[in-house]
Amino acid sequence: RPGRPRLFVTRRLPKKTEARMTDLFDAQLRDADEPLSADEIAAGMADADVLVPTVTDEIDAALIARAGPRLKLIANFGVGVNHIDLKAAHGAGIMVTNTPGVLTEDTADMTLALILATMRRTGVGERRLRAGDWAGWAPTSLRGTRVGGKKLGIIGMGRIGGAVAKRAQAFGMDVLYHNRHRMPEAAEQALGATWWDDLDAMLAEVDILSIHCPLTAETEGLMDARRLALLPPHAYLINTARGEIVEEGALAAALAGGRLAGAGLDVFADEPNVPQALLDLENVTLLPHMGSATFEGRRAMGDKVITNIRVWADGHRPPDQVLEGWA
Ligand code: 8YV
Repeated sequence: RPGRPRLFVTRRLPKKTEARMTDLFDAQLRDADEPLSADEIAAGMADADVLVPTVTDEIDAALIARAGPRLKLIANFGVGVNHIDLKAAHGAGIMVTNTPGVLTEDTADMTLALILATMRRTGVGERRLRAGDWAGWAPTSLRGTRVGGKKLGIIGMGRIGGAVAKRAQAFGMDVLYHNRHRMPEAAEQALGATWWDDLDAMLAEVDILSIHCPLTAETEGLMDARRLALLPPHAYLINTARGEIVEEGALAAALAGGRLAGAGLDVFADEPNVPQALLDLENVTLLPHMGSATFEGRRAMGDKVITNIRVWADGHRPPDQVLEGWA
């Protein structure tokens, strides 16, 4: 392992992160910030020890096969690693790390923002006001749905799911959750959360469904047309995880057909392309993948990337090594 590793960083990162990277490593940073092509990433990786990618880079097996002989670490800027072929990386002797923990609270905040915005129709109200279409207060206008007392179903009760449950509890919601593993009883009690082994059965019970599992081969298309149809027509779907977990076409059709009340989405299957069928709907809140976008969070993500590289370069196991089957 090199004392002063050579880094190839695919995107512009917060100024402080870039300054620290320049200080500590032989860091090759970007001048511009548009995503790179596979060829450009391959060229950057040719003489690098460490690749620092983000969610906008598709680090698939074909690209990993083009890595230079020095490349031994992919230190991802972000917690989700669905865009990295872990098996191919490990097969090539390349370790992968991510940035868990530091974006939990911000992503949970954004989840609540989406729940509140969608159910209380803040987007509709603001669009009307800005369009000069507000004639004044009226007793019956812009009514939404109360969040207190509603049942929130959470798919994926990890760090972010738990942080959402805590907030939901403060808003007076009941929390149901589906996870491969049940939490210890004390943790369930602290969050007031009820475990549902059977996802399909849980879906029929919820008023709001929020997705917090990683995108894996098992969760891709998890919320397909069949499962969406199990949700009650008055239910809302919230997604701050990954777009591919929900079948977007089926979701848009359910919303347009009145078979779902609304949706709040921060992620999409083919970012930055948002299906027109969703853009056409009033009962949907659409955000451009900004769940972890706080100054504090992004700086902490940068610090975590740096810590992982430093510990690895010192010959130790980095704190956030990602193994296959991690999710
Ligand atoms: C980031 C995220 O914006 O960490 C993740 O998995 O989705 C977001 O926090 C982005 O993915 C960083 O690569």
